[in-house]
Amino acid sequence: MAETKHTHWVVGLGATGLSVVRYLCGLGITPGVCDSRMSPPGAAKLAEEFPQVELICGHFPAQRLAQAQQLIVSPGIAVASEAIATAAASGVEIVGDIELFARAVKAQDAKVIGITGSNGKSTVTSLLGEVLSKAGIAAEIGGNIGTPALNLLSAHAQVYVLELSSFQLETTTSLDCTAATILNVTEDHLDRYPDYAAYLAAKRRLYQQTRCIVANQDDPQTWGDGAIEELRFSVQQESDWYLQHGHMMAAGESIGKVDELQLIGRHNYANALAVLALAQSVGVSIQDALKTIKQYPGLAHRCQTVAIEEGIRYVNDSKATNVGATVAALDGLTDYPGNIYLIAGGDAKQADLTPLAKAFQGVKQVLAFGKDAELLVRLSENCQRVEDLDAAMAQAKLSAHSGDLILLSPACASLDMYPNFMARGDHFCQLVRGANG
Ligand code: UMA
Ligand code: ADP
Repeated sequence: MAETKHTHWVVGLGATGLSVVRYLCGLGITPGVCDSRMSPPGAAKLAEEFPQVELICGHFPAQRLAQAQQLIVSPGIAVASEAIATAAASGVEIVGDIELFARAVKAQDAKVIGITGSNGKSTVTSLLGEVLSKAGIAAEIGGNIGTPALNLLSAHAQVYVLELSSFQLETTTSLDCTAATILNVTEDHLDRYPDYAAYLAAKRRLYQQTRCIVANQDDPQTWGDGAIEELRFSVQQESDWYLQHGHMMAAGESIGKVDELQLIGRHNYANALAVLALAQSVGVSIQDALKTIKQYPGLAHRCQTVAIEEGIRYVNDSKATNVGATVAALDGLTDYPGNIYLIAGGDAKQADLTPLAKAFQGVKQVLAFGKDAELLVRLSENCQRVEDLDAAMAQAKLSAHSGDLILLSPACASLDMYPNFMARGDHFCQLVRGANG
């Protein structure tokens, strides 16, 4: 039988790929689908919902891809990979799901807010979503935070809040954000980029696609080039939105105290200020926004106190999958009165780990496990290698006393030992409970 010549190919069949197939089929386009994995996670759902769609597993059919009109590439696949690059060289359009979303949303009377950065994206995205909903705005949140953007499309939405990864931004050109922010940039995903500059450049593509920039005054990499309206937030100096003596300040006036927030740590105060600025860009008043921000408990697996047992505080920061996040967690604990036992390690994704050496000085002991444990051990004399998370927890518990803190903040991805950071955090919580019967 002759091969069907598909005009559209969906490359990758995870959450994104499935959302793209659903979207295209809704438009009457039947794409081909391919995934380099032998059993991609969306395969069963695809067969059930779209039995007419051809799926190729285990490789990318390079020749067929090069004959298409458009490839919609999932964020987990590098556009530099051979089959994609060959198709691009043959004139095939390469886009991602966010680009399809951007084109679809133009037909609606809805606003889009874009959020990227190395850390804080999910916190800011989910908190902004809450702020908008509580202010009576029909807000949909998604993107890298979990729900693929195309699944959010709804005729009723007034504002879409999108968390955007550097991978998603690489294949996006047409977003028209009302406001967009790069919260901060520190090393991440260097296993996917030729160098740090390429990672930063991918993030900065967002500023070509917005009417207003919300930048971090304390991180010049996040600043715009002056071409469009720009507001800034800061936890270190005066700015449009900033911190001063424990107060959140806007236009030079105190709008509330940070100790009224449930979120803790300076990095979270920065997140709260960013949310205030973004909320104002779609018309939410400072007072309405603050009411919600004060009640927000934070997301699981991000500097979350999960138990205080026999006076020992257990904090799950499993989402700290890069150096910047762990440095932020430890910076936020510099005044902690007891000893801190840090559990870290996993896949460092080829990052430069040296900023951790200074942060480790504030820690009594670092227990390192996982693929790159040895790299952590080399950083500091108080760092010891252990077999796994169980051994790390056992050792930390032996050493800790009432008033101390045991923190899981790995500075590394979990994928060498766990399916994802949630599973790693859940394991930590189980071990906390396990020790207490
Ligand atoms: N993969 C292959 N071959 C393929 C396709 C994928 O080996 O043909 C691998 C990828 O290398 C990756 C994994 O499969 O390791 C998943 O990739 P995917 O593109 O299928 O991912 P999705 O399931 O579509 O999920 C993606 C985002 N994942 C990535 O960018 C890796 C999810 O972010 C996001 O929630 C989802 O789209 C909806 O928008 C996750 C993530 O880890 C949480 N993001 C990174 C991060 O936050 O650091 C960027
Ligand atoms: P992202 O979606 O960008 O990964 P999250 O909100 O999920 O961000 O937080 C990821 C990790 O980064 C957590 O360990 C969290 O404590 C830390 N973090 C959150 N906000 C910031 C920030 N503004 N600066 C540095 N680290 C942060």
